[in-house]
Order: sequence, then structure tokens, then C-alpha cells
Amino acid sequence: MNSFNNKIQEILTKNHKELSDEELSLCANKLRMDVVTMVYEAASGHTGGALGLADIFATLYLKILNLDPQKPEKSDRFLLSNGHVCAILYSALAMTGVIPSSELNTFRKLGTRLQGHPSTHYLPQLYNSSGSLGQGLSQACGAALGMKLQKHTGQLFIGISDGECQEGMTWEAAMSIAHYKLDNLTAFVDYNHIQIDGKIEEVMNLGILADKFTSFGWLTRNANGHSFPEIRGAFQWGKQKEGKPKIILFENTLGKNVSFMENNPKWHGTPPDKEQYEKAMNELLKLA
Ligand SMILES: Cc1ncc(C[n+]2csc(CCOP(=O)(O)OP(=O)(O)O)c2C)c(N)n1
Repeated sequence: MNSFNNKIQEILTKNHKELSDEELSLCANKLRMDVVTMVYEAASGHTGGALGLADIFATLYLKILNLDPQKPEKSDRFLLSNGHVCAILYSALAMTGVIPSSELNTFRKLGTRLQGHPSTHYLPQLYNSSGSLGQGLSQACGAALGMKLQKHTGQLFIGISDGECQEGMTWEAAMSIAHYKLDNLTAFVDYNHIQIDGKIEEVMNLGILADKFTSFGWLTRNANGHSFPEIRGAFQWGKQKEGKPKIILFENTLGKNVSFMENNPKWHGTPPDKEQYEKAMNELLKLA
């Protein structure tokens, strides 16, 4: 474990934008280990969705986002709508030095900054609060419109989930974002086909999601959420301003890289017990 952590520290001393796919993959698995540890230590939280998003968050935070709070007029922004997966957000913030790594073990404890659903009240470094699903795209609409009006040049990225695409408010926001031609906004969907009660297609089928967004006036792209070239390509496409908002449907596997969690809706929001925690960490370490 120590040698793995040392390897990650060494990787992170390099220019993040120049990391290889192999290095990114190691960083993503470090994020997964942080997620599993945080949820295990808190004895509550959401493991599966967070693990599925690790490759996407490693790419987004290490390669794509240009975050500069001192220069908001040039800085990119990231908003998270499906706030329950926030263990992956917090671990990415720790990896990029926004919060100290030592803080991760305060996850879900009373009064700490790392609440079970992200809150700008506790952690002002965030761009939005979330947890009540379906609201993020509306928050992003207002924020991107504000950035346009203030002539800010950064790109706003917003992560939403497939479960949230069953909510009407998501589509009101989709309509408004297209109406205002917010091409400074790039959304992506955590398209793992799983929600709290089971498979999306069985609970409430979304049909052909890409066609729905296209018909609302968006540019749409599908990508494999575990292929670094595809993730990178999709985000770079997302950054090009072409007069319309863009959305990436990231197909991914809930619980990715932990065999007994993969594709199992049970792991939407179940913390691992001690034995499961050790098994998960061993599997992740073997990939290091
Ligand atoms: C408005 C609202 N309704 C219900 C919930 C409870 N809830 C939390 S997560 C979740 C499932 C959402 O689906 P998705 O984000 O696709 O799940 P995942 O892929 O993370 O398993 C639900 C219904 C909530 N947080 N907010």
C-alpha cells in the first residue's frame, strides 16, 4: 500500500496535463481506494456510482479542468448534480490539492466539510450544493448564463445521472440551456443504467437518451467511460464552442474494478463491511 501511494505521489509531481493513460489509470484506482475507504470508515454512503465515475473524474480533474479561483473570468467550473456520488468528487479534490488528503477521513461525520451530500455552506470551494436529485442542470443553466453575461471565457462542466433524466426538471433545464444557446456548458451523464431500485430500463426506461437531448437542441456524443482516449476525446470535443450546448453520455459500470460490486444495484448505497472492504482494497491494489 505504501509503495502504491508513493508511486501516486511521484506521478502527481508531474505536469498533470501530460500524464499517460497508464498513469491516469493508476490515479483513478487511487481515487477508487479513497472512495471505498471513506464509505467503509463512515459506515454509510454511496460506493457503486462513485467507483464507476473514477476514470472520468481522474481525466476531468487532472487533464481537462483549468481551475483558477483567483481568475474567475478565465476559470472552468465543475458542478455535480447527482450529489450522492460525492466521495469521488472529494477524493478528486484531495488528489488535486483543493482539500488536504488527511480530511477524507472526516467524510459524513457531523459538522465536517465533507458532508454526505455536497454543500457550499460547508465547503465553499464547490460551485453548487446537491443531493436533492434533478436540480443540477438548472443550477448549471443559471451559472453558465451568468458566465456568458459576464463574458467569462471558461467552460462549465456539469455531471448528472441517468436516474435524474427521469425527472421533469432536468428536461426544463435542457430546454432552457438550448434556448439560451449555452455553448459554454458541457454536461455529462453517469450512464451506468442503474438507479436505487434496480435497472433504469426496468424502473423507468429512458429510451434513446441521445436522441432526446438532440431533439431538445443539444449536440450529443456517446463515450466509453472507462476508455481514457474516449473520455479525453469527448471532454475536448465538449470544450469547443459551437453555438449549442453539448452532452456526453458516459457508458460506465457501477462498482468498476471491484468484482462483487460491478453492475449490482445493491452497491448503489451500501457501505462495505470489514471483509468486503479488505477484499475490495486487495482487488484494487492488484491493479496497481
Ligand atoms: C429528489 C430526490 N428524490 C429521491 C432521492 C433519493 N435517491 C438518492 S440516489 C437515487 C437514485 C438515483 O439514480 P442514479 O443517480 O442513476 O443512481 P446511481 O447510478 O448512483 O446508482 C435516489 C432515488 C434524492 N436524493 N432526491
